[in-house]
Amino acid sequence: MADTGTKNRTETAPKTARPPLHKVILINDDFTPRDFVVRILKAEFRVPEAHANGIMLTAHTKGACVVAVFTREVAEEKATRATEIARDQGYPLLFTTEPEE
Ligand code: TYC
Repeated sequence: MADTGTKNRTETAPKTARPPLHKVILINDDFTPRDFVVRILKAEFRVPEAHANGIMLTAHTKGACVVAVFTREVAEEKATRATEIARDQGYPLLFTTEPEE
């Protein structure tokens, strides 16, 4: 029988590497209205109302809050886009990204 090279394999298939995830972080400031922050979280990150309120309040009281995690490219895109929308409205609201440990 033809040698298919499939017998006696001791190596297991390598695990599919998953891309490292990056956090999108909402930064507090003294000027952006709370309801605007909640609206951006809902519109740009598809966060439900109650969760959006919680994220906003955590950033408001602690200085920052993780919004969600994505691949690096998506995290950076979303953070940039949300920050730009706030700028267009005249607010200093800032979203940053950092790699997840
Ligand atoms: N601190 C803002 C205020 O009192 C509200 C706010 C919350 C702004 C969270 C940014 O990431 C933020 N109007």
